[in-house]
Amino acid sequence: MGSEMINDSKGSISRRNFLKLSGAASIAAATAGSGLLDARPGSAAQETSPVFDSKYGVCDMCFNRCSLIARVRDGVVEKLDPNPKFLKSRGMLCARGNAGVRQLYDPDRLKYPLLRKGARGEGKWQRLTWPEALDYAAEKLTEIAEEYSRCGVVFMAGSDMQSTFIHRFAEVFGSYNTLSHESMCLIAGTRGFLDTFGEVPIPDMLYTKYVVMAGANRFESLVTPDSIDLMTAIKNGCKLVVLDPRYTKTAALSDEWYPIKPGTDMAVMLAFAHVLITEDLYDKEFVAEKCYGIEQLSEYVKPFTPEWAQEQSQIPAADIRRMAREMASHAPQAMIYPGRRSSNYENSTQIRRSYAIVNALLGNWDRPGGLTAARMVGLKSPSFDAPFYENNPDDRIDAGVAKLMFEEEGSFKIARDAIIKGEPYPVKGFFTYKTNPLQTAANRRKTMEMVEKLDFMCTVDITMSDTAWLADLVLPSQCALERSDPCSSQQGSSACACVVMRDAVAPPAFESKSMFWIVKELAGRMALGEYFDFTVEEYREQQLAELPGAMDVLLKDGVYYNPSKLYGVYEGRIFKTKSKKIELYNERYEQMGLDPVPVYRSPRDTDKGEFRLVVGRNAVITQSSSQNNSLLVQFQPDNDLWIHPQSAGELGIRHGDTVTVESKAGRQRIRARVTERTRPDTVYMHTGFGVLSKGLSNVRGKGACIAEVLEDYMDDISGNMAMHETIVKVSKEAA
Ligand SMILES: Nc1nc2c(c(=O)[nH]1)N[C@H]1C(S)=C(S)[C@@H](COP(=O)(O)OP(=O)(O)OC[C@H]3O[C@@H](n4cnc5c(=O)[nH]c(N)nc54)[C@H](O)[C@@H]3O)O[C@H]1N2
Ligand SMILES: Nc1nc2c(c(=O)[nH]1)N[C@H]1C(S)=C(S)[C@@H](COP(=O)(O)OP(=O)(O)OC[C@H]3O[C@@H](n4cnc5c(=O)[nH]c(N)nc54)[C@H](O)[C@@H]3O)O[C@H]1N2
Ligand code: SF4
Ligand SMILES: [Mo]
Repeated sequence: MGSEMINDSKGSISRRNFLKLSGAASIAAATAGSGLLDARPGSAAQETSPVFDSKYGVCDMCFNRCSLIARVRDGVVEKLDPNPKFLKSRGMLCARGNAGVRQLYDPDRLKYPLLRKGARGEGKWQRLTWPEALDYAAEKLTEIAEEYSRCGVVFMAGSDMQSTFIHRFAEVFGSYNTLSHESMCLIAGTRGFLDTFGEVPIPDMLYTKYVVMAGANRFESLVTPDSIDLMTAIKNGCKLVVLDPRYTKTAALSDEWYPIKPGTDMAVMLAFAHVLITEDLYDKEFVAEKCYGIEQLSEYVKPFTPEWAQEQSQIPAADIRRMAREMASHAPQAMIYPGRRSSNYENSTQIRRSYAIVNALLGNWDRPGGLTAARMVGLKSPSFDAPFYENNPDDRIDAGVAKLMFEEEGSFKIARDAIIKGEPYPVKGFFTYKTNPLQTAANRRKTMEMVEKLDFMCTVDITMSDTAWLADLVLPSQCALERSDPCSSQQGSSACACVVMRDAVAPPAFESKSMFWIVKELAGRMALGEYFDFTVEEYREQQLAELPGAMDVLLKDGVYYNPSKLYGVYEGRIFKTKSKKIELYNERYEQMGLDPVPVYRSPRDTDKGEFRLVVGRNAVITQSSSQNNSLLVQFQPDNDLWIHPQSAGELGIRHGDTVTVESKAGRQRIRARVTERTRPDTVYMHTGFGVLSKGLSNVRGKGACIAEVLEDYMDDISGNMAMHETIVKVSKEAA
């Protein structure tokens, strides 16, 4: 099954002819080695057809999954355009999305399976055929299962529409140890909001009138539709206040920016709550009806005056008081933006809970311009009965450390510590798909130490990422434009919840395969084939079983909507919490020995020459995965260290000097960028540089690796890595 072609003004050729042409292109690629590159338009060897086809796809340059239209000529994708019917992105494809076409024709693409020869990281590889590679992987996994138990293999998958298949494989193979990237991303925020509202809200940015954005960078870290809707809301008069130790592009477009002292957001939130309650500005009717614990909260926040919060955060008390009043006057069309990445501090769950509590006081839940409930599209998760294995340990490798870890996501930080220690039981296998923890997990040396403990590490990637570079077996994956994926549902506030589906718009490069094909083949080799006895098309049919006609719409429009009410859905409904209300005071936490209200702890102060190192991104890079893209590299060829002129002056550092950044975790050399865009006590560098891999031609030898310097603290409640707890020393390198 393929997505239907869309007619466009330049005309289109029939599907049959297209298939013929794409078949021809893949034969050329197979026979000419890197012939795929030669098949690109403009190549002298080929006469190009005057017409192109348009095919729906889904962007994969980040997790937003924007629907797109690929313009394909003679089997070659020339350009990607946004799908105007995809309301969630408001008809946008960002810079990275446009550059997605280079994933397909990247000369650094992995071409065939590779087996490590020589020492780990030495870069000596032997080419294997697929049957050889799969036999080898199946043999190694079986050996580990027999010697150590099936939980002796950890499976880790990043954000992808095929990740579900690797989780299914793990279950069928018999390991409970599945990890996602989320314990390095957002699970503390998820935890904090879930444990307040009983679900994770979707901000209704388009209709809001007042936003306090703390620890988020929506105009660079793009989240659809929030980024675009916020821009529209601002044009319609919404006020944006940004709290960020850095002057981000979001700060630049805000009405007010406060370079907050890192780690003090909760103090500001408690002061907001103090003003709202002591000045009687909160939504009393809403709180009386929908919230639990206003008495306890009122008593608790009494001492947290704006003056107290000023001492902590360095935001003027008068501004904190004024912001609280302004929010109240715009409520319910006012919000503390919930944020996304929350892998920040050791008390990040409680920090995000304090955001949630202020939102509850504003009474913005379930109302226009506030926080709305997630809407169900009606996609089903196909179920199956996994086999039962005796002789497995009682629990996951990372169990019992963080009190409220999400089992489906796990905690990379806790799992890594456990593998290094060999306790509570040995883990000897590590299987990764579309994730690059050697760059995205704090404390790279520890990750390398973990890898040293393994008997077998297999990585499925599209390029030789740092994680692939250290693996024993590297398997070449199809990129998103080459494969058919399951359907995926998306939330989009007033842009409506929707389903997207991905079909190949180009033939696979070289010998690359999909994750589905790989696990199916592996399962077949382990007498587990019955659990993968279906096609992706059949899997989708099961997903769409309760949505008759959805497939036709997906083929016609590239996106399917199942409209439902957005506001007022909680009328007469209980919240999914212990008290059945929004929990200003959380009794479940109390019973578990956790603070029932968010308790503030001052961050450690930095001495002279010491800085807090924070992470972030910009609009042209995605975590660690886009730095080598030949279109994007022009905009961000390497990284440097943002340091304030005052601090640089004290240390004798000039713009462009090479400096050493050092923490307890490690040390890197990097160029200094002397800029007022960061606080004097805070330094910053982009992620994804200073690579280990020699297989990334555009980024190799460029910049420094932040993962090498970040210390690996964690949020105690959720097990989320806490990336902003690192204190570094910066010094000028002797000439
Ligand atoms: N220092 C620092 N660390 C961070 C962050 C940060 O900003 N700074 N951000 C954190 C956050 S929010 C997140 S979500 C995580 C994300 O961390 P990761 O899950 O590691 O995500 P990426 O860095 O995007 O790496 C994705 C990998 O998948 C590969 N890939 C891309 N497309 C495909 C494909 O189609 N198939 C396969 N098999 N592989 C593919 C890429 O080459 C890359 O190696 O990182 C976290 N860690
Ligand atoms: N272009 C682009 N877009 C992306 C991504 C990408 O890599 N590139 N990644 C996607 C993913 S996976 C995610 S999770 C989201 C992440 O998007 P966001 O949740 O917006 O996270 P960050 O971009 O990391 O922004 C966090 C901001 O917090 C600031 N900060 C640091 N410490 C503190 C503090 O103590 N208090 C306050 N108030 N601020 C602090 C940092 O300087 C940084 O600007 O972006 C998504 N969108
Ligand atoms: S936000 Fe940009 S990179 Fe992310 S899915 Fe959409 S177009 Fe692709
Ligand atoms: Mo993320």
